[in-house]
Amino acid sequence: MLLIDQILGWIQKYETIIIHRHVRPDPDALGSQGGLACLIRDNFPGKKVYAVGEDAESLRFLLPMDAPDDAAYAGALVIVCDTANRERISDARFGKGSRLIKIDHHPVVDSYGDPEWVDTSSSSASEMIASIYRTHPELKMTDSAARLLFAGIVGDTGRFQFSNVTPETFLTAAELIKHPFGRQAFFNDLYRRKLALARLNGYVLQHFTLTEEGVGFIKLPLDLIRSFNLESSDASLLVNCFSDVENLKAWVLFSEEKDSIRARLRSKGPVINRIAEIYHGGGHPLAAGATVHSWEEADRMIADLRTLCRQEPLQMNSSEKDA
Ligand SMILES: [Mn+2]
Repeated sequence: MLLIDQILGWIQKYETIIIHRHVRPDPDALGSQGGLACLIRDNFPGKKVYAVGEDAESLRFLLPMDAPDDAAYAGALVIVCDTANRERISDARFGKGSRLIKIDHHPVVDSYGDPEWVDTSSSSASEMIASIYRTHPELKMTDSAARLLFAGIVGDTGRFQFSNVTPETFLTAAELIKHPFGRQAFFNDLYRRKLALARLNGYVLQHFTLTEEGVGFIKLPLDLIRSFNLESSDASLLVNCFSDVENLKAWVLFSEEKDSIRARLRSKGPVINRIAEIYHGGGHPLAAGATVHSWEEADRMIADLRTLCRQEPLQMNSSEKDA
């Protein structure tokens, strides 16, 4: 039997279904979680459905969280969306139900569900939830469900620009926007940011350095971040704000915390996670993080990046790539 049908079978069997997702939720975490909650509520009336996890202030407009008590987990079906490993599941009670199902599009880090539906070819967990509707036309999709699933796809594809977008992604999006969920208001909500962050963005654009090797960097001391009424974690949201500057190959944003300096590294080609590993960090080849303990150590990391980028040819532009 297809995994989707198996999962629908389990949903039919349980009276209470509790849906989790990863900590520090992004639009796909909430979109897949909320989209699945809608699917169950709208098509299996009478079941108790809860979407749980910590509140994320800036995304509260997408999906308010439910707060079931521990007793709700007794005999419940728990489904976790968009989360590769147990450590990243928001709300530690996920193991308290009588069955745990995983629905995810990340490579498997940790097998914790039975069954597990993992599709790494899908742009997003939200696209996977949408495919339940697409393969089961008898399921009714409400405008709220469409809005949540669209949010998740938009978020994880960077507005349809990343390489994870497939023809299926666009077909799914085409179906979703047939629903009048208020797309303009939704985009305004999703990309709204605090004035203070826009001001700090301006500061970063004015003050970042671009070296002749194609290394970009900006150092943000804590007192400077605080002078904008922001915290170090806010500053990290700006890591990509100068990523579109020509001749840039790899870059790093340093934001000082109370006892250390957080380094967020990004790249258009040179592999930077090996440099992150030297500085107590790690990550993906083109997106990594590390921690340094002084500005001198930050300068050493910049020197390492310059050495790395000196050997790397400039990124081809897209017309050369297409040729
Ligand atoms: Mn995702």
